[in-house]
Amino acid sequence: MKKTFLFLAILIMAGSVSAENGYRLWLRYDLLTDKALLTAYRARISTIVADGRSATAAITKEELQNGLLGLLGKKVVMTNTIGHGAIVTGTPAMDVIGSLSLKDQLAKTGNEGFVIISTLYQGKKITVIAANSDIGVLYGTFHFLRLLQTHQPIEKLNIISSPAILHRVLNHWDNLNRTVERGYAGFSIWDWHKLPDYIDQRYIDYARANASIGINGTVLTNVNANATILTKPYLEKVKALADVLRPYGLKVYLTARFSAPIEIGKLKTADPLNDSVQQWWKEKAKEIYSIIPDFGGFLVKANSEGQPGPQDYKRNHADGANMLADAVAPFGGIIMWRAFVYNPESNDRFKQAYEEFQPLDGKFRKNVLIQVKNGPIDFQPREPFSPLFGAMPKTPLMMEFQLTQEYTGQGTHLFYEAPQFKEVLNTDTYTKGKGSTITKVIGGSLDNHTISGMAGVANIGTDINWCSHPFAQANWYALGRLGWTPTLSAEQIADEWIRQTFTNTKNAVAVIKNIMLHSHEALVNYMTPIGLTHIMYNGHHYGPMPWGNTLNRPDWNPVYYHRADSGGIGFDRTVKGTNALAQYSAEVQNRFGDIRSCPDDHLLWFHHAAWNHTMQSGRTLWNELCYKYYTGVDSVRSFIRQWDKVEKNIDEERFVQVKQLLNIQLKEAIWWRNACLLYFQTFSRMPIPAGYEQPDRTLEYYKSLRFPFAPGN
Ligand code: GCV
Repeated sequence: MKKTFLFLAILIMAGSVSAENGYRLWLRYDLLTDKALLTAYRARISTIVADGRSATAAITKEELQNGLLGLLGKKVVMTNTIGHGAIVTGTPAMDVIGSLSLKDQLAKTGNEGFVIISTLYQGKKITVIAANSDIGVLYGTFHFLRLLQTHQPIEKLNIISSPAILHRVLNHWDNLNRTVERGYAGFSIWDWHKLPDYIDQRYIDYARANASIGINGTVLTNVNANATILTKPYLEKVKALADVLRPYGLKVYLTARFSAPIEIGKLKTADPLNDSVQQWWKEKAKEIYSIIPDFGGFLVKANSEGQPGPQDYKRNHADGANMLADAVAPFGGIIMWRAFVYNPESNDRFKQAYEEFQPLDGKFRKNVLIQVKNGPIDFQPREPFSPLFGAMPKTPLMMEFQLTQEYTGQGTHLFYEAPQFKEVLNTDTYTKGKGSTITKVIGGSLDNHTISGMAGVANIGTDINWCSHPFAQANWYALGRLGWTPTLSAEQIADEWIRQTFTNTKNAVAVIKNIMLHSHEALVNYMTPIGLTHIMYNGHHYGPMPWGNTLNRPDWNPVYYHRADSGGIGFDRTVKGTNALAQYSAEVQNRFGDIRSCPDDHLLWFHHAAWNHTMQSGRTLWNELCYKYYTGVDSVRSFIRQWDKVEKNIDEERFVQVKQLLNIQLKEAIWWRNACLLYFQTFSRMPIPAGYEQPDRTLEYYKSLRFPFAPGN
C-alpha cells in the first residue's frame, strides 16, 4: 500500500500521469530506467542540505527535491546534518561552503555562475553546489539535475561555470491583444486582460524553464510596439509578471514605441533632442522603476518597417538611443536598440544597417547595446554574417537570432537551429586579424566591452507543448545554452536536449541527433540553396514565391533578391555590382568576392552567375540547383525513415505528432522544389536532369496557391 502510494506520488511529481504532451519540456525528471545508474546515483545522493531564505533559494530546494524524487524514485530528505551523500547547496554565507576554500573557484563565477564539486567533508563524500548568489545556486542546481537527466557520472565533479554573455534574452513579438507576430504556437502566453490579478501557472513554468537554461531576461512585447504598455494600468500588469519571474533570475524589459510621448504623453513631438520629450521619458522611466525596481530597460525598433524613430525628426539612431539611455541610466537600465533597418533609397538592402549604424560607432551611451540580426537581410535559412559584426568596435553589439521559424518552415518543419547559430558564431570577421570570431565580438572580449547580449525571438505560445512543433523546443533550449556557453557545439546541445526531452537510449539518441544536425542543411537545400534568399511568399512568408514582383517597394519582392534572367541568377555585390562586399574586412571580401573562391553556399548572395557556371562540385549552376533541391527533399524522406526507427523509444503521442509533421514537411519540401525549379527554368531554359522525378504540377498551379489565413501574419 505504502509502495503504491510512493509510486503514484513519483508519477505525479514527474507529471507522467497525464499523457506526454510536451508541456514538461526538457524538465521531465522521469524515473531512471538504467538500473546500474540508478543504484550508483542513489548511493551518491542521500540528503539535501540547502541554505538560503530567499524566494530563489526556496525554488532551488523544491526543484532539487522534486527532480531527485522523479529521477531516483525516492524522497531525498532535507536536513541540516551533513552525512555521506549530502547534496549541499548555498553561498559562502553557509558555514560548510565557507569552510571548503572555494574562494578561488567562486571568484571566477561572478554573480550568476556556480561551482559543482565532489568533495570530502569531515570524511563524508558530498556534492557541493555553490555560488556567490542564490540565483547562481539555482543555475547550478539545474546543471546538476541536467547531469543526472543526461546520465553523466557524478562521482568526481569539478565544474566551474559562468555565462559568457551578460544579457541572455527572449524577445516576444507578442501584441497586447494576444496575437503573436510570426508566432506559430498559439496565442501569447501573456494574458494582459486578466493581469495583474490572475497569475497563470504558465508564467511560473515559463520562468522555471528559462532559469533551467540560464536565460535571464524577457522582452514581453512586440518590437512593432504599442505605447499602451507604458501606461499605468499596463505597468501594473507588467509588475505582476516581474514579481513572478524575478525569483527565477528573469528581468522584464519592454519595447518602447518612439512616438509614445505623443500617443500617450500628449506632446506634439517625439524629437529626441527636444527638452520636453527628454523630460517625458525621464519621468516615464522614474514611474516604471517606482513600480518595477529591477526593470531591465527597453528594446527599440525605430525607423524600420513604418515604426517611428529619431529620423522622423532628422536625428540619428544615436540621438534616439541616447535619450532613452539617459532616462534609464540612473536606475541601472539598458537600451537594446535594433539595427534592423532598411529603406528604399539605398541600392542594396544588404548595405543599409551598416550604412546607418557604422558611422555612429562610439556615439552611443555606455548602457546601449545595438542588437543586430545574424545576417544582413532577415533571418533567412542561410545568410552570410552581418557586416556590422566587428565593424563597430566602440559599441557593444548584441546578437539577435530568430527562434520562431518565420522563414524556416514555420510551425510544420523540423528545423534545429543550433547549427545555423553556430555557423554565425564561429565565423571569423577578421576585423582584428585572424580569430576575430563573432562569438568574441558579441561576448565583448574582442573589443573589451563589459556588457554583452544575445537575444532570440521567442517561439513560445499557448500551445500545450509551448512551441507547437515538438522539436521547436530545442531552439529555445539552444538559445539558453549558447547564451551561457557559446562554444558548446550544436551536437552537444542536441544530445543534452534529446536525452532530457525524449530518451537516453543510445541508438535512439544517435538517430534523433542525426536528424536534427542535418535539418538545417536539408531546409536550406529545399528552400534557398546556393545563396538564394527571401523568395518566400509575400506577407505571411509561408511557402515559395520566387516570382513575386508586385509589391510597391522593390526590396520587398523576391525578384529583387534572386535577379534571375536568361544569363544567370544571383545578386552581384562585388565592385561591379552594389559593392556591399566592401563592408567586410579584406579577408572576407577576398573570400566572397572572387567567384572562383566564393563558397557555393553563398554564391548567389554575392554573384550573378551564369547558368552554366562551373560549381565546386563540377556541375553547372543549373544542375547544382536541381541537385540541391532534390537532395533537400531526399533528406526529409530520410528523416521520416529514421524517425520510424525510434518509434519504440518515444511515447506514442509525440511520436505520432512528429511523424505527421514530417509528412507535411515532405509535402512542403516538394512544393518548394517544384515551384522554384519550374520558375527558374523559365530563365535557364535547361531541363531538370533525367533520373530525377519530374514535377507533377505546372508552374501556373503553384502560382495559383493562396493562403489567406496563414498564421503569424
Ligand atoms: C516584428 C521581419 C518580419 C516582421 C518583423 C521584422 C522585425 O521583417 O517579417 O514581422 O517585425 O522582421 O524584425 O522587426
